[in-house]
Amino acid sequence: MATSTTITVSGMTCGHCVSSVKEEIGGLPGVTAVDVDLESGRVTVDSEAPLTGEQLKDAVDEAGYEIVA
Ligand code: 9UX
Repeated sequence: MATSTTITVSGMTCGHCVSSVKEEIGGLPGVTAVDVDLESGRVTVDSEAPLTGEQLKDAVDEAGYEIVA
């Protein structure tokens, strides 16, 4: 089922940070869109099926940032 999930990521300070997060999360299975608001750190992920918290955490870790909410 198509799902939209919003998380908050700390530590992103520039457009390259945003690109890294988008790339890692975008590589998760079934992800169709990743929208990042740099100012707030809010990241909205649209996917064909629900993602687990662990998948998101690992992807954000991989990019070098942290999920705070
Ligand atoms: Mo955005 Mo630069 O990190 O280290 S501030 S890539």
